[in-house]
Amino acid sequence: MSTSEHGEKVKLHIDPTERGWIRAAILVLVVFAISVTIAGFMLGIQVPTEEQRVDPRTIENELPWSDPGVREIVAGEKYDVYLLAKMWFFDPNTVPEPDATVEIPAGAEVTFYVTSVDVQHGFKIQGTNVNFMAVPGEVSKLTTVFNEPGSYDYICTEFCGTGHASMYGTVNITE
Ligand SMILES: [Cu+2]
Repeated sequence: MSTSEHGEKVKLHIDPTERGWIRAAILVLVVFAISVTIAGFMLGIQVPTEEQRVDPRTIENELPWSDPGVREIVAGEKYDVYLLAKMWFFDPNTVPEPDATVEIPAGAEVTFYVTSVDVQHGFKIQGTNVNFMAVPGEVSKLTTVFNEPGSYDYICTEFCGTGHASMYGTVNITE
């Protein structure tokens, strides 16, 4: 109900077709809100955060990026992995690196810090929630838990040039 210029109450007329579309639009918003809530709070899907800004021209000379790879934070529980995306490989392309003294056991919480030294790359680990862009100048960060032991492949998901198809690597999770 609303009031006309003469002061009497009139019923707001909405065309039935328009009313239908308004309902549909509201329904879509409600479905989106529910989906986002489920994804964020029940499935644990996180939006990758911009952890830090860096200079892609000098990053390879500065720790921890001058020595990328696994860092054990709490043995058996918490690990950090620093990864550089370059044309056209990941450094390192095996996690833990073949010469690393640490292993990552199933059930441990692993946080990935990934950045690019050149163009825009992507970083996706098959079978996990890790899937984000690796952008020069900023560090992308995401935490995941590998519940099953085994090999998890990661790939570049942004077409980054002729060697794009060779941008892959493996995370090895032990018992
Ligand atoms: Cu790439």
